[in-house]
Amino acid sequence: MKQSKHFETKVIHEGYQSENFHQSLASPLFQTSTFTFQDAQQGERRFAGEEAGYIYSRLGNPTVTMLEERMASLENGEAGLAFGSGMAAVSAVLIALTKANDHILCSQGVYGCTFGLLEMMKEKYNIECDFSSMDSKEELLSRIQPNTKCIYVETPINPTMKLIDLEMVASVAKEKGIPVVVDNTFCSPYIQRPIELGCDIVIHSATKYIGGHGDVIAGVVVGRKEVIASIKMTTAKDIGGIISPFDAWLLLRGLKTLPIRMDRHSDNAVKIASLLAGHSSVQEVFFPGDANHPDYDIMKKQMKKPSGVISFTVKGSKIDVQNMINRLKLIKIAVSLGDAETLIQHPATMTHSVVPEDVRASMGITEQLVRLSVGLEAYEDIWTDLKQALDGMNK
Ligand code: LCS
Repeated sequence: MKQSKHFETKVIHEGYQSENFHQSLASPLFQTSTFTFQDAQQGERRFAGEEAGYIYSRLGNPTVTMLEERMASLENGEAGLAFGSGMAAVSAVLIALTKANDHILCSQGVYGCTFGLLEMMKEKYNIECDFSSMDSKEELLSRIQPNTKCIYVETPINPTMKLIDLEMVASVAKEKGIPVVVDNTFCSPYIQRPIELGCDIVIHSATKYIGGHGDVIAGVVVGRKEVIASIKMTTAKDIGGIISPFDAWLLLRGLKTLPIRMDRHSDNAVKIASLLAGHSSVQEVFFPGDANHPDYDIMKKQMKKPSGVISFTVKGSKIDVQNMINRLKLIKIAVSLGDAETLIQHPATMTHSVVPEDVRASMGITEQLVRLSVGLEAYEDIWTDLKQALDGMNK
């Protein structure tokens, strides 16, 4: 396409040239496992890398390439690589960057299965992982070891909504020559672009805002060409957690509305966060769009606006919290986030139940904490439902 710098145009056009595909308006779906060669010599040339072209869909597929190019452009990176889940993306990156006895420095708080993966890497390969608040240069420097091969950051952190100053982390890491990997799932590239802030690799659970419609499990990685090529030729190719062409097609479709969806998620979340803060059954609201949030200045600096996830604590026991959740009618009880439907979940017993209780406590995940992924419905309806469920706590 004619190159555009505008995000809202790139989400629709980038990575797809209709003139190459019979002028089809929608990007075509190459639902094929393999590609035929004209003759044996062509097969030989393709395997030797002497001739460009597709070979087999685990190694590349045109629909998947369109998604990878679009995501790379949206994150302002050089190249992208799509996976069959966010966890396939996270594991492909972490395994590609490390070998036995290395060290990973991780934000104090990550998605439960990322924590589980780090534990597994420690058990199997003696890859130690330290968790850092990353709240100052000094703290970060004090945690870096000679064998630190990767700084891994979630921001906002799932589910506590703490933020990490990506420019600060990137500047320290650059001095030390350590790559910074950022899980950008909670923001999408519309709201935050870590590569522009000096970070090296961006990961998405594309299951969330990228897809946006609750019908795909997928992951995407974006970074420099040589880094992506090395992940592609090692952990992506040989472990093989690749995306299906159909899921890539659904993500290309979902991406077209990313900016307008994110605007609506964000506007709704701002309103719901402030209403929650005023409810007598709510103890504390964790939402970086709130000027009282301790990381509000970081939000202003590195995010276009707050995204659509809010966490909050309610006054009561675990069973009171579960009963409050059970009273909801419109809002669905489900893990995942970033969908059109508003979703609520209880991190201590759901997404972060694999994290040992003491570690959960150090991350700020109590039994009173609930996470709300604010959807695209009328905020008045979301609030009416939340309010009746919260009002019921005093009865
Ligand atoms: N990174 C983050 C920040 C996530 O929240 C998740 C999934 C993943 C990676 C893994 O992505 P997946 O393999 O599921 O595509 N987070 C979930 C959550 O909070 N609720 O359900 C899944």
